[in-house]
Amino acid sequence: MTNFNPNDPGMANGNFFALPYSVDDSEIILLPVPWDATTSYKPGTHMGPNAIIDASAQVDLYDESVPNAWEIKIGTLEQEQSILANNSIAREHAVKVIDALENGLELSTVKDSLNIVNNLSEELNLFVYNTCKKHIAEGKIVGVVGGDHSVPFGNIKAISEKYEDFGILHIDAHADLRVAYEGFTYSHASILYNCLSQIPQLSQLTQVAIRDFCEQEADIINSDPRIRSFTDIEIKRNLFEGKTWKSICESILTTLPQNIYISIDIDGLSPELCPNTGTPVPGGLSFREFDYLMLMIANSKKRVIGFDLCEVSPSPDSEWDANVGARVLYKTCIYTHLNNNKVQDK
Ligand SMILES: [Mn+2]
Repeated sequence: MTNFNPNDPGMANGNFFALPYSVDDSEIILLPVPWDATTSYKPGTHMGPNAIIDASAQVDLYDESVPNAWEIKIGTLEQEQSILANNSIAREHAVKVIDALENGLELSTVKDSLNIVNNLSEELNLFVYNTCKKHIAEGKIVGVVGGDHSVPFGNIKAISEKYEDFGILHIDAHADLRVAYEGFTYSHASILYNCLSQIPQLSQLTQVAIRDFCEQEADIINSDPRIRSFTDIEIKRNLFEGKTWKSICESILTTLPQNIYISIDIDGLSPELCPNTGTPVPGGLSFREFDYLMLMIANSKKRVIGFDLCEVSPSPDSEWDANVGARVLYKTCIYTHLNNNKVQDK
């Protein structure tokens, strides 16, 4: 610690951003969850946490908006090796299920594989829940780093037990409101459906940059009064017709209650920022639009209570996806700190 100089290049130490802080000393704790069992298109996000850790050593800790950002105590939990082992087993069985569906077979023909995936997913959720709950009880903010978008369920469940009422700001290309997509109860494509149906304290889901969803999901969006989707089309139309991004961010913020959990699927950003993610879709937020929205939340009177970043998928040929992922994660951490400090001051 005494040797740490934020102006030097980061020395890889296994922690996000090569920061020197222990988990015990930290205010924000990052939990890497290398899990992508139910990925439907391109697997690889189970390598996301390590790739982000590697790339994050290059992120400059200085920030124009947050004074002394390097002093913010961000701790890294160790990656649990059993998750990787269970992920390979679950993935193998998930592929059997997906293949059967693609060949027009009924789910009943792959019942055993489906059960294995669903049971291992429940086990994963329980691990994430217990881990997050322990640190939340110590007054810390927990950020989950996936992995596919199924992994934050346990964090959201754990934080819901601390607050009577909270909302989720969900940045994503997809609505993730599928009901047990491909038979997988805890599919990456079902995360927000599961939160809305299993977490009663969740009073508001505000989605941003959504641009790829099915009719069943559109019906849920239109019929559930808890949901407000700022689709990519709506956002861009407003921008093209002269509205400012600031005013759109204000509208987004207005929909959210006092306590906000932020769930970020990297594919909510433009695909040139995440070309290797599982299911890239044209359109989406620029990095700067994302940054501005997050800073506006940080500076608001509302409180950020937890977050996740999912679906960052590294490529063997390029560090780009992980580089962007690391910067998205850093901004989310330091703005959460800025926000919590301001809210506490009031
Ligand atoms: Mn998603």
